[in-house]
Amino acid sequence: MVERTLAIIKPDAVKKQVVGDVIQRYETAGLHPIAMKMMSLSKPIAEGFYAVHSERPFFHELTAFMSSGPSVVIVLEGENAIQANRDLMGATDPQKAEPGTIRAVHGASIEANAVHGSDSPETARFEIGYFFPGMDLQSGC
Ligand code: IDP
Ligand code: MG
Repeated sequence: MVERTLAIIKPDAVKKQVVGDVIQRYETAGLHPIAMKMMSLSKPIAEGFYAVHSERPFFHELTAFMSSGPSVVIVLEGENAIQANRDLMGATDPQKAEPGTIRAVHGASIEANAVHGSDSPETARFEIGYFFPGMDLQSGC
């Protein structure tokens, strides 16, 4: 099934200048960017995005990190895009991520782990609407 998912190239990966490499990996995996913008998330925007984690002990640190510099926010479209992108990203902790995954290659720590990817159709719908509200996104496939 063709799906859409939200990806974020996080501030650590933008600082490392690996935006091009990460986008290349999406495209090689058949995940087509259909909307994309570079933006610096404010702390409140990062808090709203990660609201599901608001009770977690790392919430303040995480949202401070996510608002520490520019990110690239991308809607990816492709076959089973949500799971395909999770597989491409690897585990949350780069040290536990499969070799060759984006987080294994570019992630620095469990927090500064290079990329975000939606984890379900419900979160994908919420996250795409959060960053691209009211947009009638055209298919790139
Ligand atoms: P995910 O990004 O693999 O879906 P989540 O559990 O949804 O992982 O956590 C969201 C983000 O919060 C992670 O990508 C990472 O940046 C950060 N994070 C997760 N666990 C920890 C932790 O134990 N300490 C610090 N930051 C964490
Ligand atoms: Mg998650």
